[in-house]
Amino acid sequence: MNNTDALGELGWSAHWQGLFASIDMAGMVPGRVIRGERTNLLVATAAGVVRAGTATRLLKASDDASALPVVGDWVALSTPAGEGTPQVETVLDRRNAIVRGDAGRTSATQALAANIDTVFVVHPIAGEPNLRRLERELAVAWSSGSRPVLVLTKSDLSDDAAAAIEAVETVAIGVDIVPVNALDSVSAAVLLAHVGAGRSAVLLGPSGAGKSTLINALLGEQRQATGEVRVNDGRGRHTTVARELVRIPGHGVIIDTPGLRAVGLTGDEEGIARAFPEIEALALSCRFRDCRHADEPDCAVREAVETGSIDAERLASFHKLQREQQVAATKTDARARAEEHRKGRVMAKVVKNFYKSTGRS
Ligand SMILES: Nc1nc2c(ncn2[C@@H]2O[C@H](COP(=O)(O)OP(=O)(O)O)[C@@H](O)[C@H]2O)c(=O)[nH]1
Ligand SMILES: [Mg+2]
Ligand SMILES: [Zn+2]
Repeated sequence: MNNTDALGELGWSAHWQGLFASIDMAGMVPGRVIRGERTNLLVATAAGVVRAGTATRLLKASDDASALPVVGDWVALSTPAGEGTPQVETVLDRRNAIVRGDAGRTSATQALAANIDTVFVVHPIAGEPNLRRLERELAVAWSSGSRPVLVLTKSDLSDDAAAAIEAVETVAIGVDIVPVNALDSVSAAVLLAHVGAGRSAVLLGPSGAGKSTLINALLGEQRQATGEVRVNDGRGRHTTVARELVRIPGHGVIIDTPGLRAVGLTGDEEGIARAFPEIEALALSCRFRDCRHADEPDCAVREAVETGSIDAERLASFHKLQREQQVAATKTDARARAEEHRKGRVMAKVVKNFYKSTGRS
């Protein structure tokens, strides 16, 4: 296998080649982050997988943690001669990223995975589907700019798979829904249609849903640790502790993730609009163009809830996610202002020092 093939299997293309070529730094090699963060990365290069750090300059420059290298990023790596550890010097401009907003108090957003074509939203079909969590994850997937596919695992354990699919259809509008038995490689292979050669997918969903089991089935080997869901509290054990990019021979790459308990939304409106297309469509018939579907007169969305064509809980969920998105957007703005302010202060100091040194004031 030549070097280009090795990168090609990870999704390297003319697009990345172009970006990499535009970086004018001698001695750099391209690579893709397959695991880790900050000073402790694993990067796949044409010459193999190497441990790498992140250049101090990059660590310091990023006011925004979401700008640091994450799994899926294409990077330019400096490779020091001798004992030194390779360093990520530049993160090539992302095509997109799954960004997790912080549901808590801080405004920080965190990129979970970068340069993704397909987001597999993975949920077990066996129990009652958690529609509200699904809606949230679909909104996060859409807002990343990649296409979600809903994977319903444990179809072998479900008494009534058809009913479960029907239930999720009401919240996964315009999304492919694939029921699978993740333990069965033939069943799991339907995912491969969405991860052709050169493409990248990420698995998102609660712990214990079968994400790592799916990867093992696709590889035909027990590569990823998997585990039973704890019986006492029904929670997964987080058998998968780190996000990791796995190459599926003959196909693309899939990023395994630990189950995230809370995926917060970012300030992006688009994701919610795409996750609730029927509400967006009806909104065109509301009397007011900026109708919030709250207490405005002649609201087509509320009428639809009254006649039962839209579930009241679905509208409530829409409102909840929208509020969260707006809070996130406000926080992002506030952070941007604070950053401007900080830069302003630094500039003021620089100017003051300059005048001091020239003896003027
Ligand atoms: N019967 C059955 N068990 C499954 C299926 N998918 C996952 N499991 C089991 O569910 C448990 C959790 O799976 P795991 O892959 O670790 O979930 P993850 O946290 O999403 O990575 C493991 O014991 C798997 O064997 C499935 O489709 N059918
Ligand atoms: Mg796992
Ligand atoms: Zn309305």
